Amino acid sequence: LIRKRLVIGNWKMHGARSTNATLLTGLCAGVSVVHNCDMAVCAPFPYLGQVSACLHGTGISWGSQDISKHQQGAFTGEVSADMLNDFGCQWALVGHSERRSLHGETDQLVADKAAAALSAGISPVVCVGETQAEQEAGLTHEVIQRQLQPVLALGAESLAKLVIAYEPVWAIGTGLTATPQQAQDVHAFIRAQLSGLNVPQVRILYGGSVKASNASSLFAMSDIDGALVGGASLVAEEFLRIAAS
Ligand code: G2H
Repeated sequence: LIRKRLVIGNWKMHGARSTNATLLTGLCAGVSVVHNCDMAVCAPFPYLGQVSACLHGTGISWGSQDISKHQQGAFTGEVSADMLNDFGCQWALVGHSERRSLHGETDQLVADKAAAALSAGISPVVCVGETQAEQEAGLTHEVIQRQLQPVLALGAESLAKLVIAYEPVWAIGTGLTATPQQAQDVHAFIRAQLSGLNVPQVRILYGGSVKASNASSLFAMSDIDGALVGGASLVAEEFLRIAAS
């Protein structure tokens, strides 16, 4: 297999030191059931230290949910790639639909953030996906192509180190999941966008209401290399069952 499976938990803005401790202890205790699958957790910034300490030596890696496009300077509230790298951060989500829609992140900004992450040795997880209105209007491919365009412009060497997550916005936190075939069709389309660049190792994750009960059928698809999991990553047994699928 050229692409090892990858399952990433996106805690979003959830957690507290006490509940995190329970969740992380559960992950550490159960990780031995997971084989041939990389696992990671993306937690809110204040908890990354806790996550890093608890997961040390378990093989589960961790990342941030956002990253600044700037290296350093007068950017109040932002966190740079070098700062994250300083703590051993391996992943950074960029362009999650909640950041695109609630914080006005543009396709170019998302690509700039991916470039900033790469410059510090952090692998960006670039999220793309269409809204319900776009899907109904038959614009899925067009939207994905537009979102990917500045990311593809980073070039093959950069692309080789990043991960793409396809998250149809209409399936996020709604309980609606794309059918495995619907997801596979878009993943194949994304794979085709990469085809001229000779980066067969790029993993394309599916996200949007992934749970233990639907993970296996999604992972059975040839271009689905894992999942970006929100709600279901907040319960250790559920998240482990997804990774074990
Ligand atoms: C999509 C996903 C994780 P959920 O946002 O990024 O969340 O699994 O809760 O739909």
